[in-house]
Amino acid sequence: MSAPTLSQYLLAKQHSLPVVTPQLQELLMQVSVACKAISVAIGKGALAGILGQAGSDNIQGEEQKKLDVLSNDIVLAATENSGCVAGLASEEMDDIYHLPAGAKQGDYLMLFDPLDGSSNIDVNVSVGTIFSILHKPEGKNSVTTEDFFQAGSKQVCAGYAVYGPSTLLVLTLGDGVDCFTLDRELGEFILTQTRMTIPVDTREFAINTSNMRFWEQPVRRYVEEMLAGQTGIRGKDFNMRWVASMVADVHRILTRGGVFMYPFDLKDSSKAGKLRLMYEANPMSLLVEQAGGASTTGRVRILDIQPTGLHQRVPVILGSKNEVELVTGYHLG
Ligand code: AHM
Ligand code: MG
Repeated sequence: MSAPTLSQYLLAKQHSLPVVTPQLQELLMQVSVACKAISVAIGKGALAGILGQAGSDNIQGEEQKKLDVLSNDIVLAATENSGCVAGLASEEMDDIYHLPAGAKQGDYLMLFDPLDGSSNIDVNVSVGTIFSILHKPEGKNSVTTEDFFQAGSKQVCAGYAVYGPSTLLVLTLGDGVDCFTLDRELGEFILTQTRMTIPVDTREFAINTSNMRFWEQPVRRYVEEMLAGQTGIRGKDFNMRWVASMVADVHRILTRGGVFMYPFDLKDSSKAGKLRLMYEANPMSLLVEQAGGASTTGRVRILDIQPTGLHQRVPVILGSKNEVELVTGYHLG
């Protein structure tokens, strides 16, 4: 039998995993439709006049690209009338998004980063969409911002699409991590890899070393020890990769291992890190843990953090388990 499509896969999972309700299935299908539409838009690029700045900033004061705004609109349009969500929140929107009047409320809340790594879009490097799905608290009619403040360990499902040479959808339903490749002729995501597993050891790390002078001592020590290579305390040479698209860096780690760090730095001490807990750190941490890796701030497990703000930032250290434990030990020791 040929490999299943995403919809066949979800149908089969409905029988083996109780979390896979018909509504969750439908929501994931709608998310996949949105990812296909974003993939098409990105593929057209300059031909469709969609590269460059939108002329607006998001709540974090970051300049929005036209494709940030377009991708956000595509995800909203695909999900708001699906009958599967009760509310949505996005890195690109100041506040939570309430469904249009008359839209049927569903059982889930979804948070998303519509176009992660968008600084790469104008130079034709991989970008992605990240999503995190939570249960709507029971017995609530209208959703509030606080309803989204659930620890990452409560996520029902998380995933990302990466728009690279192929468009991929990587998904966890809390039972391992599976990967689908978009067949552009069929217009379907086809299951191409099951049980993605991160090796516990690695010789590859990813960090933006231009921030080195702002790092805390434990991260500086850890990176310096790797840079010292074979003759240093680690006794082996390491290789470095930094795409500046978290989706692409995390996808590499899910594929062949590695450690990814966007640590706390003192560049702007009012910010606890660069990456956002709800749209980036939580979904990626669930995927990484489900693939046998680890994810911490350096001090605490990311999935245990109780969120206090929709756009809250956290330091992120994730990937191959032994490396994450080593650098976490440097913070705690
Ligand atoms: P974005 O969501 O606004 O694109 O920002 C997040 C991105 C991550 O994908 C990536 O790891 C990081 O920012 C790169 O930051 P830097 O440019 O500081 O290296
Ligand atoms: Mg992002």
